[in-house]
Amino acid sequence: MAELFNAAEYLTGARVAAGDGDRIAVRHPRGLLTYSQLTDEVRRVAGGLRAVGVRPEQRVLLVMTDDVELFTAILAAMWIGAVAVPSSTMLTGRELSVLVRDSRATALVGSPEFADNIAAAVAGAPDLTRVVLTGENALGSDGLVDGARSTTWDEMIAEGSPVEIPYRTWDESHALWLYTSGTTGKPKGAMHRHADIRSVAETYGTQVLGIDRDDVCLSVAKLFFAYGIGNSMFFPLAVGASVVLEPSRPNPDLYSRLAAEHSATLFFAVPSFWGPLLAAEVDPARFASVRRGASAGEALPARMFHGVRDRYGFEVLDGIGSTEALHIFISNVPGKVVPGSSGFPVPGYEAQLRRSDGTVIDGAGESGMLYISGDSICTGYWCRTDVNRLVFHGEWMRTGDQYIRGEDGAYTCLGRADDVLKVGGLWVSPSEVEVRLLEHPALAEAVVVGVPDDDGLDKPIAFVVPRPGQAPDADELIAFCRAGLAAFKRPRAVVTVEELPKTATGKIQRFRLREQAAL
Ligand code: 3SK
Repeated sequence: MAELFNAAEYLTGARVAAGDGDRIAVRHPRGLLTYSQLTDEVRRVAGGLRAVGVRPEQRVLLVMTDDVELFTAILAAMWIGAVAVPSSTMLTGRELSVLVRDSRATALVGSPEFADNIAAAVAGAPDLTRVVLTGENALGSDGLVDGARSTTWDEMIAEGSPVEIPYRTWDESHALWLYTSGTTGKPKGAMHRHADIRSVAETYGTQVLGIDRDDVCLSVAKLFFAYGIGNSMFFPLAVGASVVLEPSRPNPDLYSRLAAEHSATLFFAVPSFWGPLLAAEVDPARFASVRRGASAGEALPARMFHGVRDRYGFEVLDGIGSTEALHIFISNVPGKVVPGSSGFPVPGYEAQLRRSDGTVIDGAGESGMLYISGDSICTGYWCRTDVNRLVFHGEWMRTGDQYIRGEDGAYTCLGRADDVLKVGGLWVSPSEVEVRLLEHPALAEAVVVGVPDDDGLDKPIAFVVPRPGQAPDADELIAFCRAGLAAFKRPRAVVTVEELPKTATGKIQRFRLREQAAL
């Protein structure tokens, strides 16, 4: 039986009612917001959204940098019972137009730096009635952009009056849609309920991270990414802690300075940040306040876990999550990290490994497809019955990741099921070869993909990014792999590149490397 519950109220007004009104909730580039100020701001933005015609259950697409406006717009949409749809800021106008049409958003709120893409994306979108920009109105001078009225953020807020009481959503009502396309394919909107937000805060947030009200969170992953919105909104606000918001793109220098400036205690990143951070040899003093790190997106090589612990003095808890599950469902735990593994099922989730015939693997040491169950799994993809039938099976979700469980119960990622290669009739896990390559002192990053040879048979090819000042020799790297792995797993060629193609969320676009290698 559904119960009344509004996640925006749970994260803001309920904190004020619990006595946290004067505590700092948000640290942003222009100052600070207490929980009372944040709640008032959410009420004002909620009034603006209502005034521009947003109604319960309608979608509000948000194309914005991480700042107070995005933060409050997400919460305000949920406050009035609408559905927040934060979008990647790295999409082209054409890619964005797919989201505008697929979500049937009635309003789009954007940061001015994306005005050109937004103008291209909203052309001919029949359901969109308002476009709101947070700066100057850089869109249609007549106040119209392809039929939708365009407004500035300030005008939108001035049009409405604060909505004091949140809409009577159920825990089952949709609160948040997050689009995912994985590393390739048509974007799919994973639909999350208000209950899912409380669920991830009360499982991974409190029981694994151990977040408490004195924590200051800093996340390299942005709010439009499931990993980022948990780190920067759900976990801190659920306990009265604070978050640092930064609109710029992350780099080790900027984020280590932010960590020092705000005395961050929880630092969230992805392997493609930890690697360059270690290579840049950033001053450890900048991380003096950090008590714990978290990593997701891709498996964290053991070398990086040890590097961060030895240089900066904190443990990085690697885990695996998904947009569909809203956050991390298998994670290492403090004091019991198994480096190189994703750890153990988070309380509240169950994991199963299944063989290709669907039978469940009970023992350790046999690899299989990872399935998970847990309360935060989305209700499905919006209007994608075909994929829903493949991915969601009763309470279980097929993750698409190939995993193995050790005797100690820790789960280790072998790569995406689709990435595993058959070379000369034998299975080769690209991540196993990548882990070996990363043990080489000259390398900062390494990715292995299967590329068909003249006979159409897959051969492993490595793409490597050297550490600054290093120029590794391809033959030496292949010999290095031979020395540490079964010979059939060695890359047959090594390509040195300056950087690897990545998605907005830092995942390697393996398909691009396969295309590049095939040329
Ligand atoms: O990629 C992951 O591991 C992840 C973690 C948390 C939330 C979302 C994702 C995709």
